[in-house]
Amino acid sequence: EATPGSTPTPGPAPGTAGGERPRLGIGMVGYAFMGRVHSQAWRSAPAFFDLPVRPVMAALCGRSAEGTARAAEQMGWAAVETDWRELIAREDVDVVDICTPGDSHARIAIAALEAGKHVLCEKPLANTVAEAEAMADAARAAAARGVHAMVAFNYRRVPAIALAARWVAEGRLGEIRHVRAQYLQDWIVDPDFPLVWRLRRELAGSGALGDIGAHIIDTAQFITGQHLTQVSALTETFITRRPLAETSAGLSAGVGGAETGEVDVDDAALFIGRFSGGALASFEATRFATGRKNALRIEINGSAASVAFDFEAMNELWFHDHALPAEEAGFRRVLVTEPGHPYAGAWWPPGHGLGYEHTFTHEVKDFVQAIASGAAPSPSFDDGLRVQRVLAAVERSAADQSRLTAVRQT
Ligand code: SOE
Repeated sequence: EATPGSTPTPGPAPGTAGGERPRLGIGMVGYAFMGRVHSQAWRSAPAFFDLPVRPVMAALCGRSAEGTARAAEQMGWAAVETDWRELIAREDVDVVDICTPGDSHARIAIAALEAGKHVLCEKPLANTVAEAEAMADAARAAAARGVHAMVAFNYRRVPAIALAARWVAEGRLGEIRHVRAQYLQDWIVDPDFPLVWRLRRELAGSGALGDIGAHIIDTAQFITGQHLTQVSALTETFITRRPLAETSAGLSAGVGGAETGEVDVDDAALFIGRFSGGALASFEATRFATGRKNALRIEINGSAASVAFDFEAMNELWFHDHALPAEEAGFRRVLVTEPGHPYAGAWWPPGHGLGYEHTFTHEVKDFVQAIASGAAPSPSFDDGLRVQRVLAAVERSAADQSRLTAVRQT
């Protein structure tokens, strides 16, 4: 059995004649939307990437024994636990993958790291800066013992986004002047949509801000290689009471009861900001953009070129080269499916395209490679903490509306 942090020892490969690659036991907590997509990633990563170790889906953990057993059977997990402490203690688990709501991230991640297990944790890293700090401290201490932690900002692993980051790092955009980022969804426009966990501060920490705003903050910081130093924000809760949810999974909800509860998180968050390299930025995260389903959009304007991306057309990156004569210049579409593009070569022939789930496969693959090589995985818990600090600053700014200037019409 592999000792976490050390090089795992080879184990038998069920169903294969091999067993030549060391085994890496995965234990996952949570099996709703994120659990399902992570399961798919653990299954597909070794099939499409030549990994130095062999991830084994050892055990799935959830509170309901029946529900967890059904999910484990459906998604390919070998065993079931109903207490995450038991999952962490299992000898056949080397990696703990946390797919639960934010209120339990800190507890599970810190315990797992202290037990010498590598941790992959869903975003946002935590519900508060204090929790995120404790997690980042635990991750730094664990790293000194060869135990790794990564926060699951999956959109970094969209080939087009990774390509944009590569071009910025190569200097092709010149000096970055503007970052324009939006994350637009519309799944809670209906006032009868129930109060699912993503709409409850106690469980989710915040609303659209932490759930999807965190993604565009991380994506913008990742592509530019810079961080936000200042923000000024507006948030709004358009629908302040909703039917209490009886069940919820993913973005679909079960039946809402007649009883209602207060929505104590933001429905939408808008903010402007300044980046460490001097760029001015605007961010918009909303669940009320009717017609927009999962539009993570980002445009970056540099002195030499610009890039633009929309997740709803995730295989495309738009590029404007400002050095071209004005008569020829303009945004052109790059189809990011060539073997030379990040991640794309592992999949289908050019033009055959990838989807949402591939970003998680790439994430898992990068994490496994980091664990096997001993390199620090990215984004680290420190990166997650940096995003958490931006979220907190946005909330502080939105709570202090004294600096909002009234428009004088007369
Ligand atoms: C729900 O808003 C959600 O599933 C987010 O939680 C995910 O992080 C994002 O990828 C899609 O939308």
